[in-house]
Amino acid sequence: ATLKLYGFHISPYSNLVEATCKYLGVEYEFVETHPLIDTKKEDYLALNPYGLVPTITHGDFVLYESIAIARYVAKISGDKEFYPHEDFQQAAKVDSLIDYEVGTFRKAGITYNNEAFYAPLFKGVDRPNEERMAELQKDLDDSFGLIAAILKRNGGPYLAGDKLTLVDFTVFFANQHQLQLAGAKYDAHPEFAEWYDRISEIPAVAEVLTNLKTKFAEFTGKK
Ligand SMILES: N[C@@H](CCC(=O)N[C@@H](CS)C(=O)NCC(=O)O)C(=O)O
Repeated sequence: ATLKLYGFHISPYSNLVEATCKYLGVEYEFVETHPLIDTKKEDYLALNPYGLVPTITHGDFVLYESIAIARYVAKISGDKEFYPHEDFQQAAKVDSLIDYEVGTFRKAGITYNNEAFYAPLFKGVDRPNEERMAELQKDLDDSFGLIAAILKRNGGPYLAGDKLTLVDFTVFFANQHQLQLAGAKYDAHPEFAEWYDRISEIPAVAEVLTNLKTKFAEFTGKK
């Protein structure tokens, strides 16, 4: 069966799944699903009780939560490096970084986006004053410092070491709204900036980012 991806081109979680499919050559049918409208309908809630995008179906199999989906996609793709699931210890190393990313690193970006991007865009709230913007950027910079430290410790050029893995994608896409759309800066830590540029040049990632910007321009144009 073909994988069906219920997603939204402006969702970073949806983008993670799309980029993973593209990178690993897994074909999918994209079902455009508006996160605030379509996900609250009964038929969608039957698939995903959280009412969020993304969700996939693969035959009768249904799965939500973007990182779990990306792992599943890697497993069905035949890939053994991007998510090295056949090597328990290697996979556990990647998972350890992913857990750190989700639990610790992501927070600054979420706060930045809520205050400086989503509230002005969706709620008509003013952008924070200069002082608050500087604080938000500083917290973001500190979070990039955590990633820079991992790159130094593991020797780079990727987060888990010499090979690109799923954690490079999860960290990258967790930063996508603030860096790609909201104008946050990422030059405070050169190791982070070099890594970020390296990931953004991967063709599968570049394709998803181009699409994101086009859709975002359409979306803001419509409003
Ligand atoms: N932890 C979830 C997060 C998914 C998520 O928050 N999706 C947003 C779109 S970016 C959504 O569907 N929001 C709808 C809502 O909040 O009602 C994942 O990784 O898949």
